[in-house]
Amino acid sequence: LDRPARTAAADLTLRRGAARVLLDNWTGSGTVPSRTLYPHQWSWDSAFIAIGLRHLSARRAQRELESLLAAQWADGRVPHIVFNSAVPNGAYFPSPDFWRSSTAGHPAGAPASLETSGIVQPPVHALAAWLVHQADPAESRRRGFLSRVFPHLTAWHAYLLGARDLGGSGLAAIVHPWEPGMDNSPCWDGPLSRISPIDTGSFRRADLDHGHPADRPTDLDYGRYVRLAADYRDASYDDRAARHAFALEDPCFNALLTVSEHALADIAAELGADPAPHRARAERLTETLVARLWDEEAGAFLARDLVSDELVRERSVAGLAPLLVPGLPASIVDRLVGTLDGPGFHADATALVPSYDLTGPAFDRTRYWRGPAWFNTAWLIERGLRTHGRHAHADRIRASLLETAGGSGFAEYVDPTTGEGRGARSFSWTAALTLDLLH
Ligand code: 2M8
Repeated sequence: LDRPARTAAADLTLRRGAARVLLDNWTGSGTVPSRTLYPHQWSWDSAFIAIGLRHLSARRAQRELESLLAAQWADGRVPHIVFNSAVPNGAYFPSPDFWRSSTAGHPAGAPASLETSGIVQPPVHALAAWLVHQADPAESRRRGFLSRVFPHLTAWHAYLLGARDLGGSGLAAIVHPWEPGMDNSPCWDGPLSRISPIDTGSFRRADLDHGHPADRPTDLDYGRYVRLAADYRDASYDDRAARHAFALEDPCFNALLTVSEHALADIAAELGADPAPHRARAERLTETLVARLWDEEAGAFLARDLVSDELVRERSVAGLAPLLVPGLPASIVDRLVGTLDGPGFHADATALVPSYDLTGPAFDRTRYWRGPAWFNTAWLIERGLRTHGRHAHADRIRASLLETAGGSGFAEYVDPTTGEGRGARSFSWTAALTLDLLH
């Protein structure tokens, strides 16, 4: 990791490359994660993309978030995919005819004029909105950006802390492995083993048209993903009526909710509203996160399975992401930093953090969220380290992120044992977060 400092020329080339990816992946109102593998708008991708896009065009970054929030349902949920009607049905699975959002006539109140999925992704949006505002406050005020997005963001958090507080603890629950954004993490293996898969012959996986089977979830995983999504759809996406055979409290999802609640406090103050309720909620979330999900022995936060009411004893990058939370007890910060530096998460080939414990039984260096290192989680950990004053450590992650992003053609993820790119290339959040760290 002792590499020479970057030159201004290398930074310029990297900045141009990253900007090119974002320009190419822009559709006119939002950005696709990848032109090949993910040809629609994804929820947490858009938040990360806006965080980078703000350095190119604050206006475009605002539109990225606005177009996503325009697809919000009446119950407050922000869907994990907003479909582009110009893209053929077979280009991505599951497509709108599977989710049936606009026609279901269900109580959750999906928009009638566009097609979306019915599940959610981690709430990075209020944080993104606040960062986008800060990039150009004059332009943001001129367009009334924050006052327009604020009601959407508060309704979104109210949904998560209301209908989605399935454990009654004050944390939000995920009800599908696609919701935490880390689809096939070994953390879900146990809870998923209870779900009977739908026959894989009954659908066609479009992801395998572009992705290598060794880098993607298995057919068995997909059979279970489709079963869970179909059951939720058939319960009209009604969280009270649905049985939720899969329900967990995920540490990364809830850490992002906490940080976003702090961002809502900042946004409220900027708008002349009272920040105190948001600040108080963020503090309550921090305490609950620690009380429910911190595990001293693991040196990490763990997901809680709400069906068995037990912690899932698998360490993943999701359990390190709460480093982002500003009010975390100092002893926990020290322990998390120790875990990051230990054999489970310190890889020699790259300072990017592996998605799953390098020494864990399910570690797989190429298969998606079962080991590969991702750029969005590296960005979160980098930011978390700075939040707690660990700048030298954050500098190492930053340097590695910049080098690996450019060297891999803005790969979706990398093999943590070699630093080699895997998955899609010209991947939007990789480019966006590169731009953010260059500023
Ligand atoms: C991946 O998830 C989608 C389903 O939402 C897929 O595998 O088709 C995940 O990496 C997720 O975190 C990400 O938001 C999405 C689009 O980049 O792809």
